[in-house]
Amino acid sequence: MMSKYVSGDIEKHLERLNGWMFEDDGIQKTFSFSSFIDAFSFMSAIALHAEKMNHHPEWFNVYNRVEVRLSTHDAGGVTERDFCLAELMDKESKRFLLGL
Ligand code: H2B
Repeated sequence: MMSKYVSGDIEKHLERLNGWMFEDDGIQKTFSFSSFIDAFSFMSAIALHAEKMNHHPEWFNVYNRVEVRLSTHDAGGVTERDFCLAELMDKESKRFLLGL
């Protein structure tokens, strides 16, 4: 089992990401897209990665907005698995923001 990062590690690893915050033993971000279809396409793309990684986001979607929280249940906090998935989400979201 992966051990959770402590607060110094979390601050350092947050620098790898764009706009994520540490809160309630998880990392959180709200993504905004230009449409519901873009938001949903983003979620579909991430779902395929998440399933492969066996690491799944907690998320909430309204129209063009997707609120995401990542944590590792077994570890009771944030691990490298959360940062990997967060990086993937940042990368994938850019495709939509650039309209690619
Ligand atoms: N997703 C996330 N975000 N955290 C986990 O700890 C986790 C998961 N654990 N997806 C997996 C599935 C676990 O529930 C199964 C039993 O391996």
